[in-house]
Amino acid sequence: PWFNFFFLLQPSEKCGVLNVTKITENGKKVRKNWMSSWTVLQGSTLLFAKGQTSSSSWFGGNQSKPEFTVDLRGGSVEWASKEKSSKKHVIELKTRQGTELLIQSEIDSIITDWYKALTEAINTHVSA
Ligand code: I3S
Repeated sequence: PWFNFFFLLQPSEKCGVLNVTKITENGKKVRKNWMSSWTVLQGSTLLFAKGQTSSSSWFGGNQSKPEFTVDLRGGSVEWASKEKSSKKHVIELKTRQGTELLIQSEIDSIITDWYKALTEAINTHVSA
């Protein structure tokens, strides 16, 4: 598939398993659905693949369809308030398109690194 070429040409800046849920889609509130997701940051694009646990499967099979991608340009990240989630270490990511995601890891060093990486990606790729 096309996205395998994308991945082969540009090594990802960061990847790993995170818990993620959408809370808003195109400006509309949606029901939370936390899922463990293989997450890849590449340039201004963040990809989530449901249930992905190993990077090797990205290159082999047809099971590697991204669940969804997020364009970080014009977006923002902040630490989520207690009202947004009862979980610890939650990042709130807002896109210019009006999608809001919560991203979480039980391991605070992991989520801190993602916070830095996402902030950096947003600042680097300010606009189109
Ligand atoms: O913000 P909420 O509605 O308290 O979020 C919780 C619910 O989405 C719950 O699912 P159901 O309402 O479908 O049973 C989830 O299981 C929880 O994880 C959500 O809260 P946290 O605080 O974990 O984000």
